[in-house]
Amino acid sequence: MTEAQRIFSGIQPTGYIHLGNYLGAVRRWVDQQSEFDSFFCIVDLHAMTLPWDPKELQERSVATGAMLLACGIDPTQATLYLQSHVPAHSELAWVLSCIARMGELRRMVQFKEKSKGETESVGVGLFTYPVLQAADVLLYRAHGVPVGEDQRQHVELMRDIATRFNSQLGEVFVLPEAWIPAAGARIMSLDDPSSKMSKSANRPNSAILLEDKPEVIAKKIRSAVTDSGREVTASPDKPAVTNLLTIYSVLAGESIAAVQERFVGKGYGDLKVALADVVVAALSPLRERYEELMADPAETARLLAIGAARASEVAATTMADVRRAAGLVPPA
Ligand code: ATP
Ligand code: LTN
Repeated sequence: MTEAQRIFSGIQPTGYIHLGNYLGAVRRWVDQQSEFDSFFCIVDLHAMTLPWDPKELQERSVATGAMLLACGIDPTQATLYLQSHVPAHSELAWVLSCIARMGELRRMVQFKEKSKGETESVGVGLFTYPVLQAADVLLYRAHGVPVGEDQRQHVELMRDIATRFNSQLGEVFVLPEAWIPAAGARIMSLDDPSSKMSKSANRPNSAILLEDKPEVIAKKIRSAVTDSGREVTASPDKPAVTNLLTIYSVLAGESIAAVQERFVGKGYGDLKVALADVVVAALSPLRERYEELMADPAETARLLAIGAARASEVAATTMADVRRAAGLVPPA
């Protein structure tokens, strides 16, 4: 039997996991964990690239672990851990920062968006963020990187960095591929369909959180912006309705055409009521499991430590090859 291919993905503990994270990434991790040798990392070091509150970071790191477990990540199948527990991530990030180029980092859309033009005063870590991300994946020689559409450019960059390292210093790294879902790869904010649903938007009605109670979900969907016209159809001139139809379609497991068919002769209000039911049905079991897990955060911490031990072993093998290729003298 051939060994299972390896996959790696990460999520920042910058806030609360939302429906975009779930549909674009986490839901697929759960499906993929039995087929692939899976590494899922809570990237706490990445969460320090914009100003942060230490107490919140600590709380959100464990809570993110609990939510991933509640979503169905199974620690007996997948390796789930905190990035800062495996120091090799930071070590490899340094080596790769000597391979990556200023010009290629300057082209990163996420850097442009998150620095909001203040490129002189933001932290250096925001600029080198994609180098740490490259280290995350390359450290495990992962083939697949299941992510949402916003991460395509970062995965392209890690391929370029790996290719350069391999050709300059020797074949050490596997070239990873972005695995982006056909549907749900880019869920938009409910209050602004031109911006992606995001943890750091800090607008209460923009994102549905996985831990939202049914009445909160219904209220957020009721207050979602819609488009002009009345027909419930997906089209480029109806970005808000298209977004709601996409969420419905992915969660209900029906094509957009089939969902549209349900709303012929009905209006946006009908779509919102039905969508709230679909979202509540999908998220309620997650919220309930999450609440149970949050009653015992020490158990989540224990599971994360097991993941870190396994990740450290794999990382150590790659780092030995990296050091050798780079000409760093092994300790005598
Ligand atoms: P932040 O707002 O702090 O940047 P985020 O909401 O973008 O956070 P991340 O932790 O950076 O979330 O991303 C985790 C995963 O969720 C990534 O694979 C990312 O591509 C995916 N993702 C994030 N937002 C969306 C979205 N709106 N639609 C689909 N996938 C998304
Ligand atoms: N940058 C990603 C989070 C992330 C990640 C990774 C995703 C950090 N390291 C490695 C995939 C693989 C984000 O902002 N969504």
